[in-house]
Amino acid sequence: MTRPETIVHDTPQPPYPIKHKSPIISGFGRGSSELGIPTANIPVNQQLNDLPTGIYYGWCKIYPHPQQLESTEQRPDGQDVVFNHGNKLCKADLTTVWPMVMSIGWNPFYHNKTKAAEIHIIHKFQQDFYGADLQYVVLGYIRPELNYTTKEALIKDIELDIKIAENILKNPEYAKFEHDLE
Ligand code: ADP
Ligand code: RBF
Ligand code: MG
Repeated sequence: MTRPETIVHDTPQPPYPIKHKSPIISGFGRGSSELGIPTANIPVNQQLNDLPTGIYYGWCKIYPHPQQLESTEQRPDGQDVVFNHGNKLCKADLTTVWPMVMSIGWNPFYHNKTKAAEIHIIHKFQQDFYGADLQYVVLGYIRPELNYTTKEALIKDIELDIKIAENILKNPEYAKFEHDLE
């Protein structure tokens, strides 16, 4: 399938806005290492599961857990994942409401066996924040999940998703939802 054009409405249409707060869990670790595009994985709750699989955009905010001690989890491939619960982030990282793109689905390029929901925050952080809570508001749909013949083609499409999301979120009718997370 070729990439369909994104339909943009003047304001978010039902079922959006969809707002939740979830803990950041670990995935396969491919986002940063293979694509250079880290994604904070979150549980697929009922409302996300009811959406068509595909790529979405919205806003999000990170909430640390200052009381929680650091712990380590092992991925199936033996790689260690340190859960610092967001306690290493600086104040600005935690007070800013960030633009995001979200992928919900099976990652056809990687043939995943379970459905994942992953949020790429459009900002470069200095460290990971596994185990922090992520509050997010989904405002619209960009495109379906696609398969690709090369990793580079997938990266190029994600970069286009990011540009589209940034553009839509500048519209005051979408920008105002930023304040829903403050
Ligand atoms: P995983 O498969 O475990 O989700 P990733 O390679 O996708 O691994 O990396 C995700 C982790 O990277 C997130 O859980 C988060 O702690 C961290 N991270 C750093 N920068 C970002 C960002 N801009 N957006 C989302 N997560 C980020
Ligand atoms: N994976 C796919 O297999 N096909 C896609 O079309 C696709 N689009 C994505 C778009 C965005 C904005 C993001 C953040 C991820 C996308 N992914 C897609 C998921 C990607 O394969 C996944 O993030 C990595 O495998 C790391 O988990
Ligand atoms: Mg991820």
